[in-house]
Amino acid sequence: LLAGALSGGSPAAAGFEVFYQPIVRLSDRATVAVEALARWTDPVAGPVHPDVFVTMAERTGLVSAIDDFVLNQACADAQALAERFGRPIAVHVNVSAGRLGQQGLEDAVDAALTRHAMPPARLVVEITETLRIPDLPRAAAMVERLRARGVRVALDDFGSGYNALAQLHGMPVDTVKLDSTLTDVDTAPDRAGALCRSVLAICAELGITVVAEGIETDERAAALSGLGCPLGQGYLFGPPARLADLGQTASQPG
Ligand code: G
Ligand code: G
Ligand code: NA
Ligand code: MN
Repeated sequence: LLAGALSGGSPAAAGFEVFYQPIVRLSDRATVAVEALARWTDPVAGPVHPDVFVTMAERTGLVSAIDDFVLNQACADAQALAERFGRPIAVHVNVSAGRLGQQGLEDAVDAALTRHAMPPARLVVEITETLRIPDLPRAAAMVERLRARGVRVALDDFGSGYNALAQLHGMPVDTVKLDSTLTDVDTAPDRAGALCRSVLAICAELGITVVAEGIETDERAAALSGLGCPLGQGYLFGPPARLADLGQTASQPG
């Protein structure tokens, strides 16, 4: 089903869409970026959960078709997003880690930026690690080439996967996205608090900014902000939504 949807040509015609979720500054909840997230409604089976179709697509080698669709749509929407939030904001896209060793990623990024006249600094590539990064030095070289263009790079789901510290050691990323399983600093202040403080200290020393994921309550947002975490993402600030529905409930600065 998925293969048919993606090999046939237009992912949009096959029921793929892009949703956006705000990434906010915790100090004042201003939206500074959005993460673009793929959504798929199978014409027959109905909505399919992203974890399901992303995993299926990774197994069958089709995930780059999804990633490229989202990348292109996100660049196409960048201007409308800026208007929506009243300022230029960065757009995060997910790229499966397995793709980092492949030239195709750079070509796809260059093509999307050029096609939509998007400033490279507005794009953040999130390395999503559902599969182990097969060749870290090779991935690191790709990260360096993306950054040489001015594109920023983030490590997604940091702390929940393989070799988190080795990735941080090997890859010169701009941003770490702290996995939602580690951000419960309000309800587990001793353990999660110690972990978050330590990750924030490491990242500060490396000049890396941090986004805390999965923030659903004011208590958690306040606790993370109190620890010095600069940025956050989660249902508290807004769920992933269509462009047209964005910013209706999320708090706006001023
Ligand atoms: O945000 P949500 O729960 O819908 O996403 C589930 C998972 O699917 C997340 O881990 C997210 O990173 C991944 N995902 C969503 N969109 C994309 C995409 O365009 N490409 C890749 N590779 N993963 C994505
Ligand atoms: O792995 P990545 O960070 O790319 O995935 C983002 C996923 O997390 C999306 O599927 C999104 O729907 C989900 N998500 C975003 N905010 C929250 C939240 O506050 N709570 C939970 N449980 N999931 C969230
Ligand atoms: Na992810
Ligand atoms: Mn992500």
